[in-house]
Amino acid sequence: MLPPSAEVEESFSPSVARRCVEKSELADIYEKVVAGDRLSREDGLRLFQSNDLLAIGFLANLVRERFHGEKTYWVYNQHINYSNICINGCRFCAYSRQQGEEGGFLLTVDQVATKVKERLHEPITEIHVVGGCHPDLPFSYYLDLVREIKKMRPESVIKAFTAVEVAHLAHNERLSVSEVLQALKEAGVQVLPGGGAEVFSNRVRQLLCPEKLNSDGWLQVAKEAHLIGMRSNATLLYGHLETAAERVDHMLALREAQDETGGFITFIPLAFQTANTGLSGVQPRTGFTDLKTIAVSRLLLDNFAHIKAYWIMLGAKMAQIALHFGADDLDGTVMEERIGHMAGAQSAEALTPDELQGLIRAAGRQPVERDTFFNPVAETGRA
Ligand code: V47
Ligand code: SF4
Repeated sequence: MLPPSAEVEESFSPSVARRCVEKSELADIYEKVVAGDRLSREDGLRLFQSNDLLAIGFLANLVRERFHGEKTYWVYNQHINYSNICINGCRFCAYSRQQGEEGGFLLTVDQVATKVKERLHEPITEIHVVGGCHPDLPFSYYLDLVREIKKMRPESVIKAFTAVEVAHLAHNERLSVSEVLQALKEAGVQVLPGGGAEVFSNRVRQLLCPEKLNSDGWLQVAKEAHLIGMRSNATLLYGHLETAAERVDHMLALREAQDETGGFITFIPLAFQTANTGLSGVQPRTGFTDLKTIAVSRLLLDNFAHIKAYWIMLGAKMAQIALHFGADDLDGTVMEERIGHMAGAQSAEALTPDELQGLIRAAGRQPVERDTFFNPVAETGRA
């Protein structure tokens, strides 16, 4: 027999969830979360080891709601991939090609300008630009690209070039990282996207991307960007060969860097897509891994204001659920996405503002359109 509806409601209410967590194996972590104490490496490991997913979600949601209440952010953005030609050949990447290989592309500055021009009628507030580590594209190309976008979209924020691309440019041009950053800033880049961090573990990097900028180098570029007033995001690529301990250590390295500079805007756990990569045989991620990774990042990264559930990699439905497991942001409309989709992402390539807001409302949250810095965008009539 079904229980009476009042009992059903009681069995799902937050107060019942709290009582369950208080009695669970995570009770001491609950005490710390309530007190606002910083969680330790050991706490992070225990959270990943636990399969009490609802307790983990409850804890992460406490922090998420302490930061943001019901507010859930989205951005009207446009992604532009200027090239997929890359010298690094990371094993997890289905997007890149060696120079001369079939499927490689490089857009001219004019072709990028056309992509921006085609959508000038839309109220886009962020242009996200990334490519690969091209062997010989001159620095002037990057600067012209940014200046051209800025000319056409002076009011939008340009979030462009990962720490890996920046270090690669510095190396190719025999410039210092800070000279490259300063020139990009003067051309119009305000924020570096969070890509290229992958997993900071040397073991994993050796297996998956030995050619790529190492973890110290990645952190150093981010910190130097912060030092000159740029902001940046940070990612973790999870769901391949990394261990839970390596995920925790990655998050703690970011927490330490954020303590130093305060320049990171948001943390983005990127769910690994396996197709067409050198890792097609790895066990596919589970829903538990997705939700635990979001939740543990919310709990460990107490100095990051935002945790992004990037719907392109997670799928819109999992991203929506993540809004109750620590995430407060869905990223944006995107429109054209290659990195995840060339690796088999099943999500759409675009969501309209109405669709994004519908997902947020259906999760019982309050949609807020934001810019790259999470300033609310003035009421546009879309909300
Ligand atoms: O650095 C590569 C990752 C990143 C795969 O800053 C893969 O707001 C999943 O960083 N499966 C680029 N991920 C994307 C990125 C990003 C995306 C959206 C927003 C922001 C932001 C940053 O994509 C790469 C790499 O870590 N990646 N291959 C793959 N098969
Ligand atoms: Fe190149 Fe980035 Fe792909 Fe690695 S992940 S191969 S650096 S485009």
